[in-house]
Amino acid sequence: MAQKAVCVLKGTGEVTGTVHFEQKDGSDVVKVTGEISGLAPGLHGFHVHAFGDNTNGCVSAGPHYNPFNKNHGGPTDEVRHVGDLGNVTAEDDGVAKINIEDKLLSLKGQYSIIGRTMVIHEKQDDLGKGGDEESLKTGNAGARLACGVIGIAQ
Ligand SMILES: [Cu+2]
Ligand SMILES: [Zn+2]
Repeated sequence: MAQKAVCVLKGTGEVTGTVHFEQKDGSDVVKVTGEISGLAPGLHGFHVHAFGDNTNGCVSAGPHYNPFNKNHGGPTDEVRHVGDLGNVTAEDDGVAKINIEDKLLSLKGQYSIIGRTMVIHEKQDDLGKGGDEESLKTGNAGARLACGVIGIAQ
């Protein structure tokens, strides 16, 4: 058995996508797979944000999901937000294929990401290494191109 979740990303522009999440019973790894299209080629920040609220578009999703009050970082860093998944890479056709395994994300329990929002950004996430204050909060990833609330999948 496994817990599964899904997220459909939409924004005000061309960017759309679908992201699937799966966590096997007894495992602390969440597999994140899927595809986002309509992107400029290159790297784009990809995070779980705190709130499942899209009332004012992707802005209402709030900051990165950070239940342990840490600084922003990259997915392999010790110091990171739970929601920090780093970057996804769009190829020349504008499509980013997502294939991530993450040990900090969870689909179960107190720190479950279900009901929160996945966001794809305009710019590259500097993973907290940008040397300014904003880097330690957002990774300077810029505007929110598309987002969607993470829901329970069958
Ligand atoms: Cu973000
Ligand atoms: Zn972050």
